[in-house]
Formats: sequence, structure tokens, C-alpha cells
Amino acid sequence: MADLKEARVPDIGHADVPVIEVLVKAGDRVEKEQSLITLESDKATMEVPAPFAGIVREMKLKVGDEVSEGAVIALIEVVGAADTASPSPASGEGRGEGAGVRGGSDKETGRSPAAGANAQPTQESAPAPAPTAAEPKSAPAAAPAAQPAPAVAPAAARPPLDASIVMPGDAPYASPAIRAFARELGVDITQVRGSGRGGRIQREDVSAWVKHALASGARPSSGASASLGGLNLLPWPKVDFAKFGEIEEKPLSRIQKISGANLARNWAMIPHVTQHEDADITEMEAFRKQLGAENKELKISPLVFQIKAVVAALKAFPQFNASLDESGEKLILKKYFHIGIAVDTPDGLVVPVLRDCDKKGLLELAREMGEISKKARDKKLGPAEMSGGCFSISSLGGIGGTAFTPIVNAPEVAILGVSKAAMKPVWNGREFAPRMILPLSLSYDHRVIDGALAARFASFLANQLGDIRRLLL
Ligand code: CAO
Repeated sequence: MADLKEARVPDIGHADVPVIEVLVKAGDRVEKEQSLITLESDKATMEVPAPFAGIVREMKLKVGDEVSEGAVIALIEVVGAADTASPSPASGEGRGEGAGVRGGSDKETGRSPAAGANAQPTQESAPAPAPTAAEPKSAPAAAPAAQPAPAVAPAAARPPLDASIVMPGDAPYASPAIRAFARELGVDITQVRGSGRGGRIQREDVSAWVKHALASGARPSSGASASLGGLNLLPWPKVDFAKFGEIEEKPLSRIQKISGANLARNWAMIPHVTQHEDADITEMEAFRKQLGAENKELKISPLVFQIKAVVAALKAFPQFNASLDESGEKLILKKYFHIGIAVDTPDGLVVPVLRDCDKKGLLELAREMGEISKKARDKKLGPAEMSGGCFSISSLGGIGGTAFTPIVNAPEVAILGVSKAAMKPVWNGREFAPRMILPLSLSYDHRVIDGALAARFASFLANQLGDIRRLLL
């Protein structure tokens, strides 16, 4: 006969605590101490383990229910007397009258077929018996025969679950079972982004992370991505800065946090190389000024010329208008030309995307540039306006600098950094002539693009900017 027992919520130190995860379902076989549900108090999360092994016959709780000590979590059909033998007081073992959740006898357990089979009274009825040699089915956690067994210590010796120990406040937002799962797979949980409520890390997030790491690892040349979780880096230095002088703490903005995580991943996973090139934009600048004078309502930035030159270069070198697919086994070549523009906002960097730049003229691009950079600074950009880019341009030309290393905006494979143009003496074969020189820094994913191709792309780009008539070709 099936021996159905109730698994109950133990002393959790709080009342009306919401259930935020149900970790098992009817029909599941659970081991003793396996987590059944996750609760979340205002301080932390905690899991409630199964007080005994068995088969879940009915789950009594669902996500959103609020529970206090003693609430029934599930009906579990007990399998194996030994399993029932180890009361788990912290997890709500027992339900005998007055026994509460802290152990005590439960007459029902005596009906366990398994218990009957080995002709032993259930250990549950005696708080801390040492298993004997006649109890071959003792749970592995129990100590060997004739020894007091810590795993079956008196129920009262176990304290209630302490949420703050189970889940310290500053740790990544994941339940202990998910942490254990991540540990088992060798995943550094701090690398996993949670998709659950409030960024909570779910089991599927850990699995997805592993799948992604394995898929990346399938690429022979992408060792960095395969081992992202196993970089084995030293822990981040912990410094008490206040010891050295006055400090002030300023939280990162949401944009900084999101873009920071993306930048860190891209920098760690993509083998970057940056190719530098100079473009002589003397004539381009003269034309830009003329265009600006003719279209006073528009701001004709050097960027619009750069966009057109990039589109021409992408057409000439399709490998730059590509992404590695997730398996890392093939390139996806794009036939459209959507260009991302890095925009500096008070809250951090965002990259809106100008679509179909091959089909738009300089004036139309100038108008759109004005619109999206304003939208970006007014925090009005929607996700759709920041997705679908083929290639990005990051221009620091309005600020200064002679060169820098832009970080590839994955899954794109290259990005153009633009620094400040300056008048420079250039030897024309007879004399030094003053020319407006624009420094370009092309970072690329070396898994997809080799150095020679990058040098050709950068040189092509410089030629386009050096003679904008070529943009018409
Ligand atoms: N060399 C010299 N001058 C340049 C230049 C260059 N390469 N690029 C722009 N300028 C000039 C502009 O013509 C403008 O001059 P005027 O005021 O005389 O017209 C001035 O510098 C300021 O330009 P701007 O930066 O306001 O405008 P822009 O169209 O050139 O750029 C945008 C727009 C949105 C790209 C820019 O405002 C921006 O946010 N840049 C920062 C991007 C960034 O942070 N990248 C780093 C990413 S990695 O952290």
C-alpha cells in the first residue's frame, strides 16, 4: 500500500512568505533533502528540501502562494524505510499532533511497506537512532552501524532555515539549488544572466549558458568563448579605498550596467585586432562645409560621409557585413546595410541603428542622425531602434584623440573608431602640403577576418573618404 506523507513548510522564521519557484511536480521522484520549493522573504530566498525520499503524488502549492510554518507543500509517496528514517526537521519533517515541523513521531510512517519489509520500526518514530547492521537500507547520509549518526541527529538540534545564510543579499540572484546546479556544471554563476522575475537566475539560464559555451567551444578558433566560465581569473581586488582618503559612492546607471556586461563579454570572447589608417578628408571637408551652408537646418556631420564610405566598403568586402552563427560553424552574410552609431549620453553609451544606409543620401542620413542622437540623449530609443545593426561606427572625433581601440559590438564582426581630424603636413612628391587627416581605427573579430583583409578594408575606406566621388560608384 502506498504510504502518502505530507511534506510541510518548516520553521522559516517568517509568516506569509511567497512561493517563487516550484521545483518538482507530481510524478517526480525526489531524494531526501532535494529542494521542493523556493520561498522568498523580504530579506532573501530559501529552498525547502524534501523531508524524505519518495514520489511526489500531489503538489499542494503553486508560485504566488504565501506560506507559513506547517503549510503542506506536497503529498509524497514514501519509498524505502531508510529514506523515511532520517527526519529533516529543518525541512518540515513529520506532521504528528503537536510535532510541528521539528520532527517527532509520525504514526503513518509505520505503514511504510519498505519499513515493514526490513521489519524495523521506522526510525522516524525515534528521533536519533543509530542504524544497525540489520538495516541495510539505511540512507547513505547515515553514519555506519554502531556510530551515532549526525545525519539523523535529534530534530531539535537543527535550527530553522536561515534565509540570510542561504542567500546572502549581495550574491547573484539564484536559489541554492540553482547554485548547486551551476557548481555541478562548473559554471561561474556570476556570468549567468537571469531571465526570471527581477533578474533571478533560473535552471534554464544556467543550461542556456552552458549550451552557448559549448557551442562557442565547437569553433576551433574560439577557445576564448569556450572557456569564458573557466578563465580562472584572480578574484577582483577588494580594496578599502576609504582607508586611503575621502571617497564617494555612485551607483552605475542601468545603461552602464547593461553595456558594461556586453562590452566585457565581447572583449573576453572576441579576439580583437585593431587596424589603424589615415584618410585624407581635405576635399570631403570642403564639400561638407558647402553642403552645411546650403542646408542650414541640418547638421551635416562628418559621420554621414563615414557611413556612406562604410557601406561601400561592406559591399566590397561582404565578410565584414556578417555574423558568426551560434554554432560558430558558419557565417551569416547580410544583404542589408544597417549601421549602428555609438552615441554618448549622460547615462552611458547606446548604439542606435540607422537602417538601409545604402538607400539613403547624405542629407537623409544627416536628418536621421540628428533625430536618433536626440532620441538617445532624451532616453526615448526603443529596443527596435537599437537592434539589427551590421556594423558600428564609434566617433570620438568631436572630442579628440588620435587613435583608440573600439570594442566589436557582437554579433557584428567589426567596428570603425573615428578620432579627431587634424591638419597635417603631407608629402605630395614635391613638397609638404597641409591636408586634413582623419584617423581611423578598425577593430575586427580575428576569427572571421584576417589581418590582410582588414588592411584592405581600411585602405578602401580611406580611399572612399579621400575621394568621395567614389561613393557614387
Ligand atoms: N574630427 C574633427 N571634428 C569632428 C569629427 C572628427 N572626426 N567628427 C565630428 N567633428 C566635429 C563636428 O563637425 C562638430 O563640429 P561643429 O560643431 O563645428 O559642427 C563637432 O566635432 C562636434 O560633433 P558631435 O560629436 O556633436 O557630432 P557628430 O555628428 O560628429 O557625432 C555622435 C555625433 C552622436 C556620434 C556624437 O555626439 C557622440 O556621441 N560621440 C561619442 C561616441 C562615443 O562615445 N564613442 C565611444 C564608444 S566606446 O566608449
